[in-house]
Order: sequence, then C-alpha cells, then structure tokens
Amino acid sequence: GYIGKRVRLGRILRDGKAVVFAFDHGVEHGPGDFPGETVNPRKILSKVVGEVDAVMMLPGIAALTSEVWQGKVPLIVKVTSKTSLRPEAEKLLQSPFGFVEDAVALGADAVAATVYWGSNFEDLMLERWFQVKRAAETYGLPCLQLSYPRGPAIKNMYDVEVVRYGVRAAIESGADLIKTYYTGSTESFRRVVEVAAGVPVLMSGGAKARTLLDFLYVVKSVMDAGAQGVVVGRNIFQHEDPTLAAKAIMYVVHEGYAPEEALRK
Ligand code: FBP
Repeated sequence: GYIGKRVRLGRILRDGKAVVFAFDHGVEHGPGDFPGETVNPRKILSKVVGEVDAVMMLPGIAALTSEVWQGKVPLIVKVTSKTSLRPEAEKLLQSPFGFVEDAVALGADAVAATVYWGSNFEDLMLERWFQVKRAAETYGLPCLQLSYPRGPAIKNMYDVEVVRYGVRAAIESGADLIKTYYTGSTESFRRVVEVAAGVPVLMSGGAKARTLLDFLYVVKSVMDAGAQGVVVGRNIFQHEDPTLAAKAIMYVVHEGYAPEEALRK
C-alpha cells in the first residue's frame, strides 16, 4: 500500500508528539495580529522555524517565505480560510484557499482544512473537506482537520461533550491529525483524547494567555491528558521572545517538563 502518509506523519511527529507553529492569522484575523515589525512574516518565522516540529501556513505566505523555512522544518499547508471582513452571517464558513496540488508543489508534508461542525454551512464545508481529503490521499499527504464545533445550536464550544463530538466527527471523516480546543481540565481533555481512538490530538492554542507560564500549564495539562501536542500561533508570535516561547512549549511537550522548569531552561 501507499506509505507516504505514514512517512510524512513521521516527519511531523518524530517522537509521536508535535508542536506545530500556526501562522495563518494574516487572513483569519488580518495584519492587526502582527504589531510593529512582526508584520513582516519573515521576522517571526526566522525566530521559530528552528525550534518547532512543523509550521502551518496558507500557500501564498509559504511560497513567499520559503527561504526561511525550507530545509529547517516540515510544512503543513492550510487550504481553507476566511477573512473576518466577511458578513457575520457567513463567518461560520471557510472558503477554499488553494489546492492540495499547491501544497504538493510547495513541498508540504501535510495539508490542513477547517471544519466548523454545527455551522449552517456544515454541508458545504464537508463537501470541501472530502475534496481535500481525496486529493491528499492520492499524494500520500496526511490531512490535519481543524475540528471546530461552532454554530447556532452550540452554546459553549469548549464544552467537553461538544469538543468530543467534533473529534468523533473528525475521525469519522478521515482526519489523520486533529486540532481542537482545550476543554479546561486534564480530566475532561482525557475524554477528548479517548474519543479520538488513536488519531493524534493537538490542542489549538487560542488567544494569548496572561503569561507564558499560564499557557505552559495548559500545554502540560493536555499532555498529561494523553494528547500528542499543540498547534500554537499567538502564544508564540505575540510573545516578546518567540524563540523562547517556542522552546519552552517544546520542553513541556517532548520532555514532559513542569512549566516552571521549562521556563528556566
Ligand atoms: P492560535 O494559537 O493563535 O489560536 O492559532 C490557532 C488558530 O486555529 C489559527 O490556526 C487560526 O488562524 C486561528 O486560531 C483562528 O482563531 P479564531 O477563529 O478563534 O479567531
């Protein structure tokens, strides 16, 4: 059979765990996420690529910055996105943002796509997810699903039962890696990992925590719950020292260090 998916997943999860740097915010949130000189994507990337297990970007930025990441870190190309400029009624939909073939042409080791489970546009997002999935299978590229339950019937998207439902739907739709929300405790996140049935679960970082130490406690909690790692954007690139933030997160994920210890390293 085709072994490409396994080979590529192995590049990202070298010891079975991974810290992925998320860097797709320029479209999802706009340049406002990048104050000062960090608006130049090369500035942040060059500080982080040597530290993490993979970087996740949209195709255009991946192409523009190739001299920074090439040969340093595996690339995950995200092929769906949306701007926050679109009307409120359409915010629970992501659009195609490139093709799986673009990811292949860029030298990616995986593709990523968002599914807002429970959105009014669930049907359309699923159609797109399965298009991505089918093309990716042809090339032996693993598919990371940003499994985000969001929609009018969802009161609390961080509720453990809601997150579990999203994770179950992710494995049923063939996700090879799942990125989902933290549910607030190790005990509840253990139940999230359990429902993934062995498919690697990575926690989505979220908005910048009050301190890096606070964030490391969350990372430690998801690792204690049996997760395979984290996908982190703002808690790395909005930190005054992105290299240090990435290093500390790596220590907690790969070495199991306590948060204070990871900061002292
Ligand atoms: P963060 O660690 O910064 O939360 O990045 C993860 C991520 O999923 C990005 O990939 C994405 O652009 C962003 O968060 C979406 O944020 P939201 O939809 O919550 O505004």
